Amino acid sequence: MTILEHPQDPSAEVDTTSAEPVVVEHPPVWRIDIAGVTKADLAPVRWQLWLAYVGFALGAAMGILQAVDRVDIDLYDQVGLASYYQGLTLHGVGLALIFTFCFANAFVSLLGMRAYGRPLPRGLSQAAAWSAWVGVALAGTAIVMNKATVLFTFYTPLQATPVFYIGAVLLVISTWLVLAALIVTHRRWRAEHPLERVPLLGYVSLTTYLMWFLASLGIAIEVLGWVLPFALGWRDTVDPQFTRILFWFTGHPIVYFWLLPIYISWYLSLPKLVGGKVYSDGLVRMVFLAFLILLPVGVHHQFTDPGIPFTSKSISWILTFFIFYPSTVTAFSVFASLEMGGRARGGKGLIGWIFKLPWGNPAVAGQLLAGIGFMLGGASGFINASYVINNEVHNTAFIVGHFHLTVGTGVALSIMAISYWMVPYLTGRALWGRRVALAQVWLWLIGVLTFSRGQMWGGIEGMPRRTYISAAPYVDAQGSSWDWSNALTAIGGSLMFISAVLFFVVIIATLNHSKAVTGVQEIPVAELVHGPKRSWAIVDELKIWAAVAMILTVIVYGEVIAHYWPLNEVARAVRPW
Ligand code: HAS
Ligand code: CU
Repeated sequence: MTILEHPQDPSAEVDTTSAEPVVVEHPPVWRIDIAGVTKADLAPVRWQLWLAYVGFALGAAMGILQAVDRVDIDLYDQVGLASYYQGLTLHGVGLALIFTFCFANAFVSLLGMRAYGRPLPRGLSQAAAWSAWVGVALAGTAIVMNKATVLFTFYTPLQATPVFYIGAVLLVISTWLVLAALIVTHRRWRAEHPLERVPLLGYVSLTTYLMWFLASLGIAIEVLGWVLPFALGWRDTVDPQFTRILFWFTGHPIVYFWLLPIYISWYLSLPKLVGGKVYSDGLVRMVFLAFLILLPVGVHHQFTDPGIPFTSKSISWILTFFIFYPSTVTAFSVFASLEMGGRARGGKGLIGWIFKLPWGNPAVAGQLLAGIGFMLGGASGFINASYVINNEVHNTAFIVGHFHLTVGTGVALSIMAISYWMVPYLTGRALWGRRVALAQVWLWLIGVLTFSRGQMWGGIEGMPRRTYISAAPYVDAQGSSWDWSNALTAIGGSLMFISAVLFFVVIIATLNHSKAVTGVQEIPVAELVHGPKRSWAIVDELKIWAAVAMILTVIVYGEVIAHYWPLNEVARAVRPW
């Protein structure tokens, strides 16, 4: 008699009635590695992820229109858009707000469950998913109806229908609900483990969302105090510069809300995928804490704006250089983890280990390539942040090059790569088309490098951003540098679009045509070389650090607003498109 072992399925039954016992095999069962988490607990995570993909699809579809417009292929009318700017609003909102926010909600919720070894409160997670979906439906409809052509920055006095802002508010509320779910889960865990250090994965998840919550207060005050009443007709005029100050208070740290979920992956998950370890628990905590504390640097988006004195700009400029520090540390630390993995796999020499990394795994290759793109994006951040050089690049296409390397690669390409393990994990379907996925991630990097080269070149030659370049009357006078810039932008953007299509092919085929996965699915989380004992317990006191962040904010922005006051509410609504 052989009893078949079925480790994945402990419910396999042994038939004891017949003389010769027969093992009745059940089909292998897909399970996940977090005790007590059911399919119903994963549903809100999945819905957030699907919504992220909706944002990505919308954004990518508009991206290709913008790219080919650079070589005078104008398709806006054919697809029914009222203007270039309607497409640009869909592009920005779809990618910068929907794709990133909903991915963060999905990914960090999942990591929160893994960190604390239990489900998040289901009601809060469901409310977050509903809030995001309803918000996106409202804001998306407003843009599609051409009632909200205000770009993702919605600068006043540009005005959209109130429905757009209400949709955006709901999307932000969904992120607050995820924070509430994390805090409740954290408290429950804390009650059971009063003396332990906060699990590292829980710590980074909480700091990411706490940082974002404090950051989002600026946009909340802007929208509820000024922008929405203005759209509702309760205010006739606004002060555009003041709403910009509030917007950029949020608008800078928003980029770290996009980035930090990816840093969590690079620090704690990618090393596991390559067979390395996380170098230091304390260092990871310190990095996330720095992002929490150094909130108030948004004025570096307003170096050329009037009404903000040089002192305020200088303070922001110096603090911006402080905030390079956690990212630079991250680069070294993640490299160390990768090197451990590469050497453990037999890699030798100064760079030989890089080639030994598991480049054949698209979840790895995608994140490595995203990191390479991000190094260039981060370096261009130094240029933007330098007060004097900013004059050269502000409001030019150079900035577009910068953020396609940061959010468009470091973040977006990592999201795609993470999806290659996360979708199988969440759905029980094996990844379809590993080679297609590999081609996809490489194509994205090649595309974005070409695109950003084009945009940065154009920017240095004075090409404005947020501009319908092919229709600009001055374009012919600019000579061949603009032609080259536009050609590279069009080629790079087209490659990115093909890559995005391949991504959706892989995901849709994974959901519909792939095999079921078997056994326990694990979230890749790496081990530590140096555990939490070496770091100070006070770094876990997030209330103190949130208070420090708020005090710094009051000092820095108090100084800005004290100079700016009183408001000049003189601008009436503008709806040009
Ligand atoms: Fe920025 C404008 C300064 C980072 C996004 N930024 C923007 C805008 C966006 C954006 C969207 O000071 C335009 C907004 C608008 O519409 O007007 N940015 C910075 C600085 C940083 C920075 C100092 N930005 C980001 C990130 C973004 C982002 C991150 C999105 C996610 N940015 C500015 C300034 C402006 C600006 C000005 C205003 C410009 C103007 O005039 O309008 C820093 O945080 C960057 C630090 C990053 C690094 C890189 C570290 C490298 C790492 C890679 C590790 C490698 C790995 C791979 C893992 C120092 C961590 C290894 C691979 C192997 C094969 C081994
Ligand atoms: Cu910024």
